[in-house]
Amino acid sequence: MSHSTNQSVSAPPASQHAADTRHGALASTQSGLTQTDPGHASELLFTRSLPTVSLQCDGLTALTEHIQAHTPVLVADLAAAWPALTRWTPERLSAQHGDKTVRVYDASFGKPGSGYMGSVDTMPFSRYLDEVLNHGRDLRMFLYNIGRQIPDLLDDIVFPDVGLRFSKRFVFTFFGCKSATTPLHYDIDMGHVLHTVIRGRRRVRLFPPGDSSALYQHPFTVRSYVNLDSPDLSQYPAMANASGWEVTIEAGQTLFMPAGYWHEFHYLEAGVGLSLRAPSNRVSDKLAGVGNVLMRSPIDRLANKIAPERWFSWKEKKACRRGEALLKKRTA
Ligand SMILES: O=C(O)CCC(=O)C(=O)O
Repeated sequence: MSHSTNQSVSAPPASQHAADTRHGALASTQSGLTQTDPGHASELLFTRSLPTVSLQCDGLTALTEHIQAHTPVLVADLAAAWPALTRWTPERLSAQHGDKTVRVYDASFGKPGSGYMGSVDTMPFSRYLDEVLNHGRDLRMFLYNIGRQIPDLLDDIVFPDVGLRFSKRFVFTFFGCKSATTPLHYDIDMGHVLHTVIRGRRRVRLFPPGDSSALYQHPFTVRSYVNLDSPDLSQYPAMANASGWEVTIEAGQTLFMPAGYWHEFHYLEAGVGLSLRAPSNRVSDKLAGVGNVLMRSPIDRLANKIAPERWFSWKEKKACRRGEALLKKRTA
């Protein structure tokens, strides 16, 4: 199998054509935005096709080329030999580690106010697994660091030799019920991520870092609040300039997300994913990561504490101004 599914490694002329067509279609909606079918507008945002590689069939170079070029790719079998794929059942995790106390989050995570970026509760891991994975309660566990919390679980994964320095201290897992969504963001540390789905299927939407203005990034954050399911092009017309990928990841598959790539994860089934992270080799990414962690995020949290609603609407206004500036530049 060479570069399987509907994808190809080099920038495909077909996708360029699709992008041109889409831009035409979206641009033409800008005079009659309210008549645009939001579902259709959503489809038009995702015109790029994501390459898939198989280590077994294509060799390691197929993946390392993408890592060096900072381009996303789906890897069919990077985790094929990971014991986690068979061992991490809710029953087994619960029996072996169920007494751990875990922090849980809900959809209020990004809302301004006292709960901003905070957990809503703590509970035993066994209760979480039962309520969420077995009974569909919408509570999330994300950025759960098994390197720190349950280091035994590291024995169930393999750090691949792909020319990246993976952190063993920051190995994050993500748990959620069917229909849970991790909203659109990029990772604050600006590291490269290899995200493997251990259980359940995910729909992932990805955008390149260059689409930040078109996605109306809130300043001082790594978040965008635009609705990708039904884009409101009358409020956010610059979204017509965003061009992303939409892909379904099956259990056992791994997505390479280069530093600064925007991503939204939607859980098509209840499940667990795991992210290995490594620093980018670009100085600009490292500096941006340090700036995010040490400067922008603390300012954002402080301002949210002082005046949550006013701060949020200031960020929203600023994001809209950047969107307008992008449109002016594109139409000049
Ligand atoms: O699986 C998720 O819910 C989100 C994953 C993610 O954001 C990441 O791996 O950086």
